[in-house]
Amino acid sequence: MAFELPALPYTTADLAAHGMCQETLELHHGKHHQAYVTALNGFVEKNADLQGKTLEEIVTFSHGKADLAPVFNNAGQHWNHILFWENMSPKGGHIPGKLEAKLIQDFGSVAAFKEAMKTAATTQFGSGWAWLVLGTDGKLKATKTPNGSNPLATGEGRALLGIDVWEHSYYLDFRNRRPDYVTNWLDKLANYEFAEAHLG
Ligand code: MN3
Repeated sequence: MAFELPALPYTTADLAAHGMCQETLELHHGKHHQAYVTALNGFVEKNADLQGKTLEEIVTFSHGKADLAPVFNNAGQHWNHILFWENMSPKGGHIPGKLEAKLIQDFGSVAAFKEAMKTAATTQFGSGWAWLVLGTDGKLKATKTPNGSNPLATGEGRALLGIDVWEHSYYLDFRNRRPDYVTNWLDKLANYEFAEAHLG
């Protein structure tokens, strides 16, 4: 069965008041994400090794295999964007109690958590992602990956939040100011309820 573009859990206008305009979201979801899905389906159609595998299985199977790099890039980006849409909310920015306590325990403070995420996001050279990961040691950490990679592929742990730092994610709203996009994302867009629900 072919992979499909998931519907957004809000309208494309819902995040505009939070610093992500309708045009950004329409292009990002309807064009960029759709293109990854279309490309991935094309690869699956032509490669029997990929058929019958879940998206997660394709990501881990293709990771690190040079001949499957285009498969990995598109499968990774499909997986990343499914999470990214769920990671934002028109009611974003509020950190619920259980997650807040865990952030303070593992980062020292909420401010230190946000600083760690900003550092990961702004030091990712070129395209990529910054992540809040629940590590295999049970501790929260801020990490980054280039291009279409993610914590599922690297085995760093469970991704709770992923910030897309490809320019297509912020250029219409913030131009070249990636740090401002990341600050706004953490303060006004991030769905911390989702992150808390997946702490496990
Ligand atoms: Mn993107």
